[in-house]
Amino acid sequence: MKIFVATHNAHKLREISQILPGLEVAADDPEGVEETAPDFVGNAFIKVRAIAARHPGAWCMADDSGLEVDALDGAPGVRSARYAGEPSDSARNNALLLKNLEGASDRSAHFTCAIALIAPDGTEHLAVGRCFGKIALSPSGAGGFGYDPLFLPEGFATSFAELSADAKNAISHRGRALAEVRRILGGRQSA
Ligand code: ITT
Repeated sequence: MKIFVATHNAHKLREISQILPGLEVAADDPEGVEETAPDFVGNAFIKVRAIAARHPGAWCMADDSGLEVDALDGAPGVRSARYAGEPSDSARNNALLLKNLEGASDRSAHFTCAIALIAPDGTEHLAVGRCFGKIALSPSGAGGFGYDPLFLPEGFATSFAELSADAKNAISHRGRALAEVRRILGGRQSA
């Protein structure tokens, strides 16, 4: 089965393909679409609706995700990709996050991944996954993307960027949301 993913982020696309190996995953960049919703769910639906008309009769999905840090009142949140400004730059985002957390005793944080789906019959579906942990004092590891070098998932002394792709996907916000997507697709493949 083929599914179109509204993204320009190659890292996300690779993780989605790894987590849903039985699917043919094709990217369709929702270029120019403004992510104006105040939350991940709203932005995921903005992105998937932007591409669905181009793929009649096919499944479409969008992933809107980000990191929320308790001591920063939930920032970077929906601004995760562009926390340090445009254009999106992970090294600058991570440096700004560390600066804004200087001296903070509470470094707890979580990732959220909202996946909006549109089925071939036009019905809309939602899957949300979270992963809790804390922000390290300095970056480590070369895997993953985005804030992975700074995120220590609960129960691990290593960052997401130090885990193998399989180990990250087994516990990540995206892995959890896509487990629900698998259930939705499994029940509706004939739609
Ligand atoms: P698309 O909208 O084109 O899919 P994007 O990167 O702009 O790509 P988002 O608006 O959803 O996507 O922003 C997600 C940002 O949150 C992403 O750029 C990272 O900075 C961060 N992020 C999300 N998931 C992550 C993960 O698994 N590991 C590290 N950082 C992540």
